[in-house]
Amino acid sequence: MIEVEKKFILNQGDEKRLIEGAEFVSEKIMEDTYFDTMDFSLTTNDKWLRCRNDRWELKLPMIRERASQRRADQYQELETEGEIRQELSIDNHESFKDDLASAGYAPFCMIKTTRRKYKTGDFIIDLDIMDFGYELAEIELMIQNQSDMETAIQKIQAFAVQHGLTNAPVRGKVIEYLKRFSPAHYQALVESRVV
Ligand code: V4E
Repeated sequence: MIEVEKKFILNQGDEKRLIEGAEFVSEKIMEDTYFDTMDFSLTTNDKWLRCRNDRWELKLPMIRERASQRRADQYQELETEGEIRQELSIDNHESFKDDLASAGYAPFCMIKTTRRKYKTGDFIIDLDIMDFGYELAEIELMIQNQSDMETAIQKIQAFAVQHGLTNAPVRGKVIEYLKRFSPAHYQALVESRVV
């Protein structure tokens, strides 16, 4: 199965309309620390290395769309230290964190998110409330084949419009964090056309 997901900004009243009649699934808290080199070698290539609640993950881009044409997010996710070591060419000497530091990777962003998950029909809705004053909804559909991607994006957009959401480009939580707190890093992403 392939996950197709799209983010939406939540304006006043949106949350109530979106979850009306939906089934509450779960609430969890995620503490994310993102890592990169001093010259932003990962993120300027749209690669995102994070430690979430003590588990490592590396997101790699699958579709390289120009930022202005971004319609949905699709990334390959490496979730084991072994796979991440191989992808980043990091040999096994000490702990993973120490080996990353030796290779020049340092934290650049820490975000605590409260995620409330709901389900309605085939749609999964995540409401993400971030500790730095930012809130997003993510609407997801699961598909069997890559060829179903376009239809899934259209279904998500129609669902969002039906629920009164604004269908506009959205800055993800990390991009918004960098825009607010690390302008030089944000500018590097603009120049490399990741944003
Ligand atoms: C993929 C990505 C980043 C990593 C964080 O991904 P995101 O989906 O925002 O976080 P989250 O917590 O919802 O992950 P999940 O729980 O679904 O695994 S940071 C930026 N991107 C890509 C990106 C981009 N290149 N440009 C813009 C405007 N937004 C996002």
